[in-house]
Amino acid sequence: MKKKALITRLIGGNYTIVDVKTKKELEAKARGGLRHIKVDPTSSFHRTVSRRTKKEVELLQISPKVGDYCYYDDSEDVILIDEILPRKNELSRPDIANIDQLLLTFSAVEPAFSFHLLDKFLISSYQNNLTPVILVTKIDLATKEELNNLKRDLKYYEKIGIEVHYVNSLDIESVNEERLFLEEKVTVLAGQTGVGKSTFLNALKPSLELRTGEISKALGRGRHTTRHSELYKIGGGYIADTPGFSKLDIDIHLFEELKNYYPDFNKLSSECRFGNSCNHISEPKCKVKEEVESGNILKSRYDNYLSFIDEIKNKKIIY
Ligand SMILES: Nc1nc2c(ncn2[C@@H]2O[C@H](COP(=O)(O)OP(=O)(O)OP(=O)(O)O)[C@@H](O)[C@H]2O)c(=O)[nH]1
Ligand SMILES: [Mg+2]
Ligand SMILES: [Zn+2]
Repeated sequence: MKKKALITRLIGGNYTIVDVKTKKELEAKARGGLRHIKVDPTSSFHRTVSRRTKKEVELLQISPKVGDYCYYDDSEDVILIDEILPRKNELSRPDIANIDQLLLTFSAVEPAFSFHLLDKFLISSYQNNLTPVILVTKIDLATKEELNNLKRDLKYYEKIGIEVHYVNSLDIESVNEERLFLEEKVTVLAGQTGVGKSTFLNALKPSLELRTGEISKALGRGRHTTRHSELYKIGGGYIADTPGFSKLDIDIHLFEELKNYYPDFNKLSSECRFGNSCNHISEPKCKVKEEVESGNILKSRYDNYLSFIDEIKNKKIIY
């Protein structure tokens, strides 16, 4: 009988898997044949290679990654991962599959909250078919006014259906009050270095003892200690830390595509004069621009949209 497991850790070719029925943790290796798996064009694996030829698709190399559900064989000494189940989504940095939510982590201050980075993260979330959730840390370090202003602007994101959570990770109780949204889900933390991702995880699960706070001013960047991908069990769910990064490229080559990753703009386009072909830039009778002017769309979100349009256009000139 086939046994099913979730891959929770990968270090140098060694996998840790958790049997979905017995919940037992096991060490496993990937069976060699997995490297040249025959891909069914209807499977989710097909998506990433859609531009390749048919032959290449059939010989696609697939390695199991953290977050994959797999079938394994434990009839011999070494447990072998036999088959990977189709992925609903995946990221390559960090290398994790089947993510339920991407936890976009920002500190209220130190470093200052960046709406520019938030809007960029949201594009990336929607492009990768991930559900974004916003986590604001270090609320204890912000003044009342700073926090109120932040909450006022983030209300816009709540209005368009994105959950927002506020924590002081140095106060475990404040974190525990906010942990419910992690239940029964696979969550991946993302955010700039120093915003407090590892500290938040340590507050959720002190036994993790993840390294934190080692931001070297001399080097100008944090020491990235998270080198492997791992899912940590948090209640009924799993969560993965990632090393911080400050640069995120928009993987879009035609500026006309950008609007597709703005669900809040998209749903208004039927009211734009040019309908779905409106890019909400300088077209006449654009509902999005009207909503920005009347304050129903957050001004910074629209300004960031225009700056991303420029970013995409400028890249094109370089090619
Ligand atoms: N006052 C306060 N300090 C915090 C909070 N969260 C994190 N910190 C501090 O912020 C610093 C950076 O936290 P880390 O958890 O290492 O940040 P990180 O996001 O994991 O950074 P990288 O691993 O480099 O990506 C540490 O000194 C933490 O103690 C918070 O909610 N309140
Ligand atoms: Mg960290
Ligand atoms: Zn428009």
